[in-house]
Amino acid sequence: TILVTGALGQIGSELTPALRDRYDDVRIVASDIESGPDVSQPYETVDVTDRSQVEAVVEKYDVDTVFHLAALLSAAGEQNPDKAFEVNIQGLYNVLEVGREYGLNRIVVPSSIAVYGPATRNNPSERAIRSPTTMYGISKVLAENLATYYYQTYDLDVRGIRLPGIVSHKTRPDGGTTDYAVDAFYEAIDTGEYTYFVRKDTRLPMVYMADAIDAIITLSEADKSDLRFQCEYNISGLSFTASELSERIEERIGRFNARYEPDGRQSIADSWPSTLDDSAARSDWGWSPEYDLDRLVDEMVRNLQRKVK
Ligand code: VAH
Repeated sequence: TILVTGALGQIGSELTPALRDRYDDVRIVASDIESGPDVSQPYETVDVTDRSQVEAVVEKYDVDTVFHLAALLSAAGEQNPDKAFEVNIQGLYNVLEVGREYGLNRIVVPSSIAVYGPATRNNPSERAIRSPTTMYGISKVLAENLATYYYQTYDLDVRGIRLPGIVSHKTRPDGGTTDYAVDAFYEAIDTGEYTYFVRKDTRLPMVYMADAIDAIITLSEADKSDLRFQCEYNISGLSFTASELSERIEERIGRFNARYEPDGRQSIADSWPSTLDDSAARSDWGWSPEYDLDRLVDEMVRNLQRKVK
């Protein structure tokens, strides 16, 4: 049985159905801190900061694999560092400890480009300096180090990807620094205008959700002997500036009035590299994105025009 924590979040809400489609003979238990949607599929309310709740769900369903997505994102974490520590660090530690105690097969935990900071130049590889400037980024450096430690010390198979900003249309991200790349589409289609919270020249690595889901599942299935890292693989589908995004959206939907009013999130965006070296993921487990900016814009506009009407 596979357990997904944070299953109602931006990634979890798409990874859970993707896992159910792929493994029709495996039970997938979705969980999150809120009480679940009334769906026919197994759902449990789990607060990962309470280890007994994690133990209870692992025992109840005889879980052997966990996709641990429960976390506060970068901007939310800076607004509430206490909660970011509790969920991102204590919550992860609980999942790793339960993984060790119950001898789980695999734990998949997303890391983030937020592990990088001002000390890192553009196009960093996995071995570039990690100098995070956010509680979120710090929690992801610890996640990466704990994953390697649990693998080396307890032979617990913990894997993960340093995800860039994710663009998706099913569940809006909450409290991320890269949320502008999603919000711009919703607002453009809904009102024809959007005020970005970053400068127009802000360039960050991004990935379309479909590529991110494929990457997470492909890495989770990869042969352990092919992997040189546990939780540190960089991937980047593409990289664009806020103004490049606005130009493509305008080309696609006609009128789009974009304004740029940087707020506190600008300093987080500025601390991250604009591009990533993801050659290790490409060579070790076949990472190969399908979505470039044109295809991403087409997909987002097409899906949101259906949704927003
Ligand atoms: C965030 N979307 O903005 C997440 C991600 C690299 C960005 O970690 O915090």
